[in-house]
Amino acid sequence: MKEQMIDKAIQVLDRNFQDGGFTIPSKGLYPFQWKWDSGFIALGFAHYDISKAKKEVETILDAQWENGFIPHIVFHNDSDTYFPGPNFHKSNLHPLASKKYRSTGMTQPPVFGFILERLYEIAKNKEDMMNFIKKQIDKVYENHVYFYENRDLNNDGLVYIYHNWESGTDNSPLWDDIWETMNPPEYTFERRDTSHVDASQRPSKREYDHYLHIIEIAKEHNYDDAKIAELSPFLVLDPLFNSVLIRSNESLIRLYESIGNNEEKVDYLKQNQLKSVQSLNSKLFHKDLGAYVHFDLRNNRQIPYICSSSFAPLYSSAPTRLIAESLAKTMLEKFGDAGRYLCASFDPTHEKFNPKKYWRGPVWINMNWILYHGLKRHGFYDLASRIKSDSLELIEKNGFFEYFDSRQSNPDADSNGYGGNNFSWTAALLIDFLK
Ligand code: 9WN
Repeated sequence: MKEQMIDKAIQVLDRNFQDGGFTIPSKGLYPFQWKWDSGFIALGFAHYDISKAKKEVETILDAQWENGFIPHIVFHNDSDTYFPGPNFHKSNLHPLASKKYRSTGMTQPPVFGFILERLYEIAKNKEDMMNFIKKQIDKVYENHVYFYENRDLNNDGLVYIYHNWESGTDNSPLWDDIWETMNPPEYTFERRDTSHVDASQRPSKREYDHYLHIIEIAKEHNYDDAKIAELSPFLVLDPLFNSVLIRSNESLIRLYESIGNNEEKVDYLKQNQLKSVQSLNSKLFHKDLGAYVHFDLRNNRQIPYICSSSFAPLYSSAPTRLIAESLAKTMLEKFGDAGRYLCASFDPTHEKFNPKKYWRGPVWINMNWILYHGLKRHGFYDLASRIKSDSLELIEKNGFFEYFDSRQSNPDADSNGYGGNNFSWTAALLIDFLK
């Protein structure tokens, strides 16, 4: 069974790999290269085709802007199956944008520090992989510098996101209260996602109006960071984004130390790391909820909901023993009912939970991968092994879907698999789980 699943996953990845040296997340639905997808995808390739793994990372990092920014989508090719495309985003408005590639003017979680380190662990030829890392690592470092120098508004080591698409958890109920503070125009546009996927499993038209409006504001100011920080109606500290940054810092520090002669960079990362960890715990850990929460900087208030991102700091060194125990307890009590697969993307005990709708409840395999490694790191072996076996069972029973219903007996559908099929990171991370 294991070998069969790996073979199928390899087929998914190989079919999604494109001539330009990058992999689409899912045919039709997502026809370009996405930043954090690309990192997870590289891990899958690394187990059977190291040159594709390297190519994937090299290609996304090649789209870096002169200020260190790495965009969330790189439009290598034209495609009319996705909206909004390059003509909407217009990354060239920013004076330091890549001259080589069209892209968006927003980013996604900074996964590449830990991706480089994991590639090194997987690679059989360590010397060859270290040479590759030496060529790429400064780009990842510059990306972290970009975050700390441009997005750390309070100089406390926590960086903001200015769009829900930057979080990776697009239509989470987390953002509902922010949408209440906005009143965007009713844009006229043609959605493409709902021609690939059942509209009831995707964000609503009104949600899209908000998404587009934030981008229009950023575009009016040529994607200038300072202006965005001043004017964007969406400005959030996200525990997932920040703990991924912290975890990637850790990897960069270890890699630079083993490369040698990079003391300044190591010092810079260590200083910021310390601040990030302290602030993550003091500002984003919510004691009563027993979980990390998001903070709405624009409206100066906590967003007191628990979602899968609330547990992501486990993947980093940030949680103290007490915090880690509290996270594991909350996960088990609220998300871990018998009869439910781990880990729903939103609190299943909350009235806003929706088991079928995108980031409002379904299980996502990339989040499960992060949580699996996080739980293991902090010594919660049973919970870690449950999250891994739940992930594998969901894929084996339903296929390589984008997201899955967490209810083991699902009264509403024959399959627990929703969204795009033959989804790249689902395939890639299954391989990484099984190898
Ligand atoms: C917008 C590609 C991406 C993922 C995100 C996921 C979804 C895009 C969309 O697909 O977002 O970036 O159009 O819905 O939410 O995490 O990277 O797989």
